[in-house]
Amino acid sequence: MSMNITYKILKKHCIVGVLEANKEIGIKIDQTLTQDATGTMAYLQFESMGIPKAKTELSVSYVDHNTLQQGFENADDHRYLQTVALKYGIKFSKPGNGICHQVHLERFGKPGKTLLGSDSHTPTGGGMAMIAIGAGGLDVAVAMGGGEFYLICPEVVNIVLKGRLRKWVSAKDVVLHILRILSTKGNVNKVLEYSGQGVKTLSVPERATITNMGAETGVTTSIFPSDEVTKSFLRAQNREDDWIELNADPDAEYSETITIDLSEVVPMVALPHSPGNVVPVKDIAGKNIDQVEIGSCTNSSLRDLTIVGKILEGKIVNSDISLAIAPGSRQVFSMIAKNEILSNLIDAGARIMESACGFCIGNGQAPQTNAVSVRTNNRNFEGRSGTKSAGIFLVSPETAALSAIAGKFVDPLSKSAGEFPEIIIPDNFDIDDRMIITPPDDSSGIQILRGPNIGEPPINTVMDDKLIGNIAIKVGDKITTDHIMPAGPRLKYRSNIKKYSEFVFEFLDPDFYKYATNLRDKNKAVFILSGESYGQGSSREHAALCPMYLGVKAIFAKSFERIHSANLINFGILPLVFADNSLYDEIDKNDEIEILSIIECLVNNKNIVIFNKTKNIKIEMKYSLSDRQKNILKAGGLLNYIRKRQ
Ligand code: MIC
Ligand code: SF4
Repeated sequence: MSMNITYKILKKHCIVGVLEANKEIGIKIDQTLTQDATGTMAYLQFESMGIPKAKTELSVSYVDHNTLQQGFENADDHRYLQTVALKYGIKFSKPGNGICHQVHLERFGKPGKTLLGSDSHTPTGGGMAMIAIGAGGLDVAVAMGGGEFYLICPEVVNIVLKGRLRKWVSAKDVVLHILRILSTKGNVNKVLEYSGQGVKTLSVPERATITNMGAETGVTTSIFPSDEVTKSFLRAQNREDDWIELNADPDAEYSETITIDLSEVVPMVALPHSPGNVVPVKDIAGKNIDQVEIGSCTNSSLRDLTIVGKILEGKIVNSDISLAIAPGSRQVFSMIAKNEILSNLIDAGARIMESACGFCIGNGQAPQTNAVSVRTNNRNFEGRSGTKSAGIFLVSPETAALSAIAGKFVDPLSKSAGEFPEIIIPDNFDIDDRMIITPPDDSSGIQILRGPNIGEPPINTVMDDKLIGNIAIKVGDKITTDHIMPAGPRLKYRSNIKKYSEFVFEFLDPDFYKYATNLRDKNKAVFILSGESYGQGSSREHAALCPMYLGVKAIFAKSFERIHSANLINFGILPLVFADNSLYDEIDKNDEIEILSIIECLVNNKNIVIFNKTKNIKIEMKYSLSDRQKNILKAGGLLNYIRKRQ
């Protein structure tokens, strides 16, 4: 039977279930990655499983999110992460070595393999023909222990690329163009698979920009073929042996086809506050700007920084602009330091940042009040930058660099952009893996170091058959995990759930914490009410774990995002969806809600009826749960479920 690339890889890895779109399957995971902000919990959970060594082909622990080290907490976390990794046979990429997705692509990604990462931008690996999926830390911990990863067998959308990009238009514009078509909702359980002649014109880092930001559409992952371009990237990384060819069969089937003529793509910008708010840059050309930030896992490759360095050569950043640049990896940083690119950037007045997530996660570089901040990363959610009143505009490195010089938005296709600087990417990259620590064969002498900020992950209780409680917050559509569990300065509490929980919904409702703990202390359930697409964005399981800690038992929403919904189930919180969305209007904050016979409904696959006692109305809620997920919920979460089975 002829197959697409996605199903070829899934078929090789499917251990539970059959490959039929929209059915649950369990797949073997070859590689895992974690980053520090989600990693501490993932390793604490892994430790609690009592498995002596990671069972994957390769697992890597990166430190890239939380590198500011204001206070002892981050440094303690880094120490814990290093010692726990080496104890359990996991490679450790030190802080300063770069952003997990960029480094993984350079040094470890392999076509045809599966990669599970505790970060939603893990699909970056799809640029190298991997099935690379973002998940909560607990799912990654289970995969490290040799357990399968469960997902809904996806529908595969074929994105056919024709032609070639014009000068000044780059991969970021392609993915923004796709976001304009697909938007940020309604794409769950799909894979975007690229094909067509245009694929050959894109390098692996350019493909990775596209698969990286594909995450913003909400799909499970995105994937490119593995071809001669992939081979030459691996050769440049001195890893040609890792190459295999991987293409879809000529008459492979897809659920849908979208054709994009690359030569017609124009420079694009995502306006505040959603990556799906995309318009051509031309529409806002001339608008004044205050800040430009270049970097992140979307746009920090050697290609991206080289083009920026060439555009800035001999120029100076506009006097009213702050320009900061963060290389994606130590390899990129070192290579631009050895040619004229880094000095071009410095001479142009750029502020050079560490190879880390930095500004992208709101770790520094918060813009001024009401700022217009132009950035090359992938998310522009309100407040994520650290300044609630600022608007973040997502663009390509080309648009960012030209705009930094001008002090206003410049459309790279306009005359003012000038001559396009041709760039040459070397055939061989500088290889130096000494910042990646390899675990010893005998780790018996390694002591795991834990600072005082590192607490045990809390565990839920078994599911109650009856719940009575109140609506603690009513929110609208597209609530992101940044709304639920802010990062930035709060990141240092990622390994301290008790403390981090104080900040749940901090910016939407500063009283949420008090309201929820008050209910919890009276043994009442805490409920959350939401519109469409609840839990967009990151994989941070803290957006489920901390609400669970505060007594949240169920969320009533019009729809949920994939990773967040899986995280809710993993921590024993019921994700319930309105059978009739208009009834969302019949519930308000403070309403008292009673739910009866939950277990019976789950067992018999019946809708769950919630009774709004305040409004005296019964509302039917649906759910889409496999038997495995129902059992996890009944057990009070995945850790309880695993322990029960052991
Ligand atoms: C993000 O880009 O939102 C993050 C920070 O990388 C998150 C992970 C986290 O919250 O730790 C993600 O994308 O999953
Ligand atoms: Fe880091 Fe930003 Fe990428 Fe998340 S999106 S991994 S915070 S660079």
